[in-house]
Amino acid sequence: IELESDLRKAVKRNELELYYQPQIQTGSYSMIGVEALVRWRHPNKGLLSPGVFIPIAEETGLIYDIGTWTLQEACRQMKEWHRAGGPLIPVSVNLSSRQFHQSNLVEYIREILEQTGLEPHYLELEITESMMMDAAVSTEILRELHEFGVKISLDDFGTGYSSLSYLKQFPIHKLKIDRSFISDITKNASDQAIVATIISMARHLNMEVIAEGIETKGQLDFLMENSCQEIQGYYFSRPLPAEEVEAAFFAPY
Ligand code: G
Ligand code: G
Ligand code: MN
Ligand code: NA
Repeated sequence: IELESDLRKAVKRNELELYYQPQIQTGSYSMIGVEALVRWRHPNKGLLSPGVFIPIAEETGLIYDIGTWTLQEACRQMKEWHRAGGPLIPVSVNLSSRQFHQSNLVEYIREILEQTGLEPHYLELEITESMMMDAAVSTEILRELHEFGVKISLDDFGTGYSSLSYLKQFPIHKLKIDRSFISDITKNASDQAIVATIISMARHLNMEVIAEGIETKGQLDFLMENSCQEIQGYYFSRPLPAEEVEAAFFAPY
């Protein structure tokens, strides 16, 4: 309850921050994108992770304001980096279920892109399988976003309730293999089979695929041997404050 009333003030008081986790191409080790992850710098509890406050934000409806702030800030920051001569890479933003089902979502994303000047193909929206499964709404939303040029990734892929037939009906750009399949991948034959199959399926469906939660060289090796070209995880980088991502972009070499 206390956290809830604090959260009501957090946006106005400028207490939210975005961290960015680099996404890496396995062959070249270059950065091919960043995922924006919101943090809350609470006045006396310190830096809180979204796992703590996003569920509260969803329950109370505060997610609309927080989600708007997050999208605006991610697009603004990415455009600023592009203007400053940084790499022309996209930013991924997580959408929560209520945001995704908000009636004016497409219009409102269009406005944010116009305001910030970020080209639509540099914005990637991460949704989960269960969000996509509410077919009545999502078919139309996903089509419109796709036509507009915004990309859609399926987050936590493999853990939700989806039917594979959805993958051919919807304009999904990328599958993000959930980190629960990665943690034991050097030892667990089932995880190996599942991950190799997802990679191969994505390729045959002309989708991109990225593996999340890579923490070790062994996990990276498995993924490279199985032709997974994009990865994200602590092995390369934790989510970083904007200044540190910027330092990596513009580091002298
Ligand atoms: O950073 P951390 O591992 O604590 O993130 C926990 C969860 O919070 C992840 O599932 C992530 O998708 C979600 N999350 C992070 N940033 C955002 C955001 O801006 N909006 C929404 N809806 N979820 C987010
Ligand atoms: O659900 P989603 O994929 O959006 O969750 C992203 C979260 O996963 C980020 O907030 C990030 O902190 C966390 N994360 C990213 N890389 C790793 C990793 O290598 N290991 C673990 N345990 N968590 C990670
Ligand atoms: Mn995500
Ligand atoms: Na995930």
